Amino acid sequence: YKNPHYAPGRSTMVHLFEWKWNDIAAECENWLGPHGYGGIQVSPPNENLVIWSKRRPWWERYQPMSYQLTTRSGNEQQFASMVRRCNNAGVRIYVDTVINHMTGTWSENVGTGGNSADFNNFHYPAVPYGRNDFNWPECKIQESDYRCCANRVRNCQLSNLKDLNQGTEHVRQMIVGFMNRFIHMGVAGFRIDAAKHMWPRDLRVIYNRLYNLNTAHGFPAGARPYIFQEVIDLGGEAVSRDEYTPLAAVTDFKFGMELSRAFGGGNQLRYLHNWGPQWGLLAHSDSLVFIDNHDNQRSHGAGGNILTHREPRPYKGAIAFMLAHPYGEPQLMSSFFFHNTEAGPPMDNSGNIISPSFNTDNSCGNGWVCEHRWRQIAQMIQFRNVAAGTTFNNWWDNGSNQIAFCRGGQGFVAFNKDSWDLNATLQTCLPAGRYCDVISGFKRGNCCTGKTITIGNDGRAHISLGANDYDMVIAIHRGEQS
Ligand code: LAG
Ligand code: CA
Repeated sequence: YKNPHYAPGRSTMVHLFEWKWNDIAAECENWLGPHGYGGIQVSPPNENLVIWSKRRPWWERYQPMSYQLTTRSGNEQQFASMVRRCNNAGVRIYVDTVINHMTGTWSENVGTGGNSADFNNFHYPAVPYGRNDFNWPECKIQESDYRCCANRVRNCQLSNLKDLNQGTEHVRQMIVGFMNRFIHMGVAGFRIDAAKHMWPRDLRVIYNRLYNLNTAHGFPAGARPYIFQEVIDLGGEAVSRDEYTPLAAVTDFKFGMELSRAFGGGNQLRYLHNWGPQWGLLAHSDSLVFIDNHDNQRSHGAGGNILTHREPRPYKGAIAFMLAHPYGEPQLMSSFFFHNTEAGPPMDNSGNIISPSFNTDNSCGNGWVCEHRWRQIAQMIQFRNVAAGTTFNNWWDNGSNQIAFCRGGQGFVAFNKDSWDLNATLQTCLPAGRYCDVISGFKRGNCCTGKTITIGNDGRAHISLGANDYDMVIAIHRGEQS
């Protein structure tokens, strides 16, 4: 469950938060496939409660009404067609799976598929679920439970959402059936929402009943789905990430917190020389890593002091470090603009999501940020793919915030967060030649639109990275020589 099964030569997953299935299919063909992306996390595809009383917030999708595949992102047939088109473009799909709970607290009670439920009687006819499928007696998770009481974290309600009992055979069958439909359609894996709130022994039973990935969609025979479990563990809680790593991969929230402190805060970059488990991060093969996610970019979930697209210079620095460094399985966030942390995606007056538009510089319009299209981010995907499987070597730092490292004869990066220019001749691990910096520009014919870096026969190069340069990074690799 720890292998994402990306197509050969690819890496990195992007969360296309609240995108519509038809738009994702086109994005696979037009952008993600050609730029070497490995996969996409999609928003929850199953029917959710429609919450007009809060102007259709993004979080209504975390309130399941049924497992029918009708949402603002599209219907089942559109979902299946997206999976097929993305797999054909070499890009895998991972489903955000909300199986800890069902909706159940609002006066509104109609879902995106037109189904309804009787919350007071725990009756969800479109699944179907009834009273015996939930944890009993009803209790609500209190802030203090996280430090004392693992059983309350697992058996009480998260945000007042009706808490399913994954220990019962009927609930297991409904969840397994729901997830296996996706595998049959050709998805490569799942994000398990709120995994901390479910018992590892129940999750193990569910995972073990999942089909192998569908060979008709290009997966090898016997391949298991990639599963990354959302467990927020910054230390000191009754539930620990170590209870989940024996099952499958786990989201590492320390990763983005520490890189945000380094690139956006006061922690010096030189300390990153031993980045990885020595920083308290998970073992490499257990770890799904990211700078921000849909929750903490708007102070939900773990929240607090995380770099996002709103601070583009340090954010691009942190992402370049994440993608250049071999540690962890990286995920990017692709956002919509918001002023209010509850606001949903760009929509019309009927609540329909408005598709992104695309500008001539490849950026998005209509309210979509599309971090995955930013040159400095998209071109680092190719860096990571070219450097795959190589070692981490030639670390250099100036004793404060200027650092550089190399990737086994394939790529080299340097960063400058100091308030003075970086001007140094550094040892790289690359063969002699002229390389195009993939951060400041791109290669057009035999020319670089950005900086060119020349490596001599001794592998050394003069690196200059001004304190006031537009970006704090330069990155070169074997795939972009001039
Ligand atoms: C998650 N991970 O464990 C998601 O990443 C996170 O986005 C989900 O919360 C949460 N678990 C439940 O799936 C989001 C919002 C909450 C929202 C919840 C349900 O962060 O704010 O709760 O989705 O929509 C909202 C209200 C609550 C209310 C609740 C139930 O904020 O005040 O009690 O709805 O009606
Ligand atoms: Ca639970």
